[in-house]
Amino acid sequence: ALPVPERPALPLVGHALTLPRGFDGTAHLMREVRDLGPVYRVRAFGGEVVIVGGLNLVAELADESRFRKNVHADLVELRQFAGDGLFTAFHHEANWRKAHDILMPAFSLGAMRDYHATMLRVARSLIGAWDRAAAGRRAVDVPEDMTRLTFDTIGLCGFGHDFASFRRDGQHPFVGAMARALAFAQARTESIPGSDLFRVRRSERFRRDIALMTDLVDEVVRRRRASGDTGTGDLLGRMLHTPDARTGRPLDDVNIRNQVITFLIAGHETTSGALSFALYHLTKHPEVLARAQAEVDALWGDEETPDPDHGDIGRLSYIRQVLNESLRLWPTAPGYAVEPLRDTVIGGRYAVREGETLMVLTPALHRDPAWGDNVELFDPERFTREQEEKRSVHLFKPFGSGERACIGRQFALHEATLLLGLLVHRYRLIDHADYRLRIKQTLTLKPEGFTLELARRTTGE
Ligand code: MNH
Repeated sequence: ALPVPERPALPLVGHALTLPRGFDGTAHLMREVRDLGPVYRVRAFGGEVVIVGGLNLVAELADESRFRKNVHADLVELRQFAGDGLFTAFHHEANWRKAHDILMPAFSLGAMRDYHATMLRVARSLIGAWDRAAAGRRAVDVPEDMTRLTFDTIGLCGFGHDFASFRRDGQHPFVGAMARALAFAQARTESIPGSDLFRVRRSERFRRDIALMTDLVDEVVRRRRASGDTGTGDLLGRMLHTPDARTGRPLDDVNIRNQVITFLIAGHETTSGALSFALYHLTKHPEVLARAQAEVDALWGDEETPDPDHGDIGRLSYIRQVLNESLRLWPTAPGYAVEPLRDTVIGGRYAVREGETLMVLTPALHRDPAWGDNVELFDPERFTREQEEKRSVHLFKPFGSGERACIGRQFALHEATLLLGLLVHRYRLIDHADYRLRIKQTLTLKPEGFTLELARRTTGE
């Protein structure tokens, strides 16, 4: 077997000098997939990662008898506040299986029925804010408002807690603390080991941000306990009161705290970005927007305040295609990593070691030549049922793969389809600033500085 290809690397810094930070780093890696081929090794800051960006290798890495999730350096940093929560748990940690089994039923397609009314209520808070902006001819900041929506939705659906983000000028303090903590954790993995000793102030801030998040979560849990409510109708109730089939015990308190923090973060960042990119593409593709509007008009006519029911979400198939195509071009969680269970050979020729990080770079996979000639083109037709049946399931992995794939997928898709449907039904999207896409990457991707003006389609403006 051959070693995995790589560019010449310098001692100590490896490829770090050519690897920009943030989204530019991801863009750089995407170009390397084109130039070096679908598998290559990157060394930086004392660590190394094998980048994988092609269909055949991704299909091979999906074999769970040979590979499992890898908790790579970035995720290890997040364990400082997400601990053994589902997303950052090592696959062999007993709490991963336990929490997965307890929580899975809360994320089935059928479970979405229970969240629908709450999701609709939060969508209507956003619409209230957007109606006022439309009437005042004020632009809205799309990623900011999508974050308000997704954060309030997970707070209410998951934990019965109202963050009331649409009644605040800025974001809820948890969102700021989380964003800073993610950035800090990221910066640590992108620096020479040990150098963070000199950033005492920022470490102090990091500690305070973590305390803000944990205190808030502990308070939500304390209040639920004090209420005497032993229902299992939401995530928190399930975690507190469902015994695990194997051990007969519910999750322990520390793990519950880690799960709540995990869900508050994982449950809103990525969906917010996905909604923002979808609105960006709808704004830039009037013919797609028109079709999306035709779909919702056929369902809801020109009702002033449509009252979509749970079953309507499955009928919005074109809106779902728009979301999928947005997630193809910019999967908002731009990768996931696996590790070999033992030393092995991938692609029939490259030697990889037990436990090393093999990072699937999803935006590169989603541009594999198997997608056709024009991979940069936004085209929801790629996601008709017919097209989907024709292609390998391994070509589209916005939610990761296998047992450790996203548990919140149905939740995200229900929430996002509902909101996009309501928005295109109600508004014309006005690209008042002739927005040029600029992507910001923290842990996830978002279109930065994307603002829209709105006008009501029927009544009002
Ligand atoms: Mn989500 C894991 C993407 C929405 C909760 N999510 C993952 C992974 C990807 C992902 C990719 C796999 C990561 C890895 O292998 O290291 N998630 C998304 C995207 C969206 C999304 C693109 C929205 C769009 N996720 C959500 C929502 C929730 C959620 C909404 C919660 C309500 N996600 C999780 C959790 C995990 C996860 C929890 C970890 C699951 C596990 O490992 O057991």
